[in-house]
Amino acid sequence: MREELDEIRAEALERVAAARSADELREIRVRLFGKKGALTQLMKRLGALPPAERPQAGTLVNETRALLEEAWEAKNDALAAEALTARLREETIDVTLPGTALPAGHKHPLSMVIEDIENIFIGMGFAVAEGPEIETDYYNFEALNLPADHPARDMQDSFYITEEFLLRSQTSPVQIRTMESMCPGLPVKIIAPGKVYRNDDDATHSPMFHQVEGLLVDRDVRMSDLKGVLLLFIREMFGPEREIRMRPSFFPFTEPSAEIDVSCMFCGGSGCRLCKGTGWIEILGSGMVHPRVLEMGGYDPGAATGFAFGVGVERVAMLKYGIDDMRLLFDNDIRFLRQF
Ligand code: 2U9
Repeated sequence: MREELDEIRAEALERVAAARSADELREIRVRLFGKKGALTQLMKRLGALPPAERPQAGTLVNETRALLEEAWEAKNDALAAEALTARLREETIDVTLPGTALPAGHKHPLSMVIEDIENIFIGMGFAVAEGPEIETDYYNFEALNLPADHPARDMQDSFYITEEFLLRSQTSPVQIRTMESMCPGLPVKIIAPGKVYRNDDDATHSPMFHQVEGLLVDRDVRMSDLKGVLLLFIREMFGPEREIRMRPSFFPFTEPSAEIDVSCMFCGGSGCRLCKGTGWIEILGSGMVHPRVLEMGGYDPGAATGFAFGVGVERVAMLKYGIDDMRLLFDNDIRFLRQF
């Protein structure tokens, strides 16, 4: 039995050492330790030995079994490590390869115009203020001196959410809120850009559009200050050769009020289809802040005066880029947007 054991061991060690794959190794295991394996068969025959020889033979078989198990495990680990190294080598990612390039987009023309307007007024010392798009009836109308029977307050013209709340129809509530939080501090010198909502929908009106409104409250603010600031704005926006003119108008929140026209940027003022032959294009509303509105913002109309103005961003974008239908700005058609 001893020679037999030596032979099994020698052959097994040789085959384990020569094994090149996990499959090969598994087969060796079955042939040694499996039900019909060489060692298993040998162990079965231990019982047939004379009792005196059994213990020694048993120890010998067990030692051989342990030795072969160990050799097998060592080889199994070595093959696994080899396989892992090979796999890591094969699956290496070259991080120096260039990635898939995504086409770079750019800002929406409305965002570009809003930023242009902001930068022009920041250059004149104005701060940018923002506020909620859902407003109370008080901030949107009452504090701006819009009487209860004003058409803008009609359910048909503004988007009410409840009796008290509505989508703001102008950004003016931002100015009221700013005056409230700053008073009696001077100057209040802000622009309020943002979305506003009105029940209008055609080629030149959208139910959601953008405004920039401005407010300057200080001691001795005059209409000439308003005119100077807006002339500078118009020339920065539409070119240094632009002129403006003021026409009397009416807004509940300003007194006196004036519409501002700009000399036509398409014909230079000689008259064309765009300015309907007049040479002028209406661009801004403006005026001196109504004393009641100053009071509502917490200021004494005897101590401070102010001017205010409002401009539609879509209208500025259409004039600046020659767009003839406002809805193009909201369609998100890439062929349109690519042109800016
Ligand atoms: C306060 C006081 C006064 C803001 C003003 C206008 C004139 C105006 C329109 C321009 C085109 C709205 O987008 S549009 O349709 N705006 O004509 N807005 S004065 O006056 C204010 C605002 C806030 C506290």
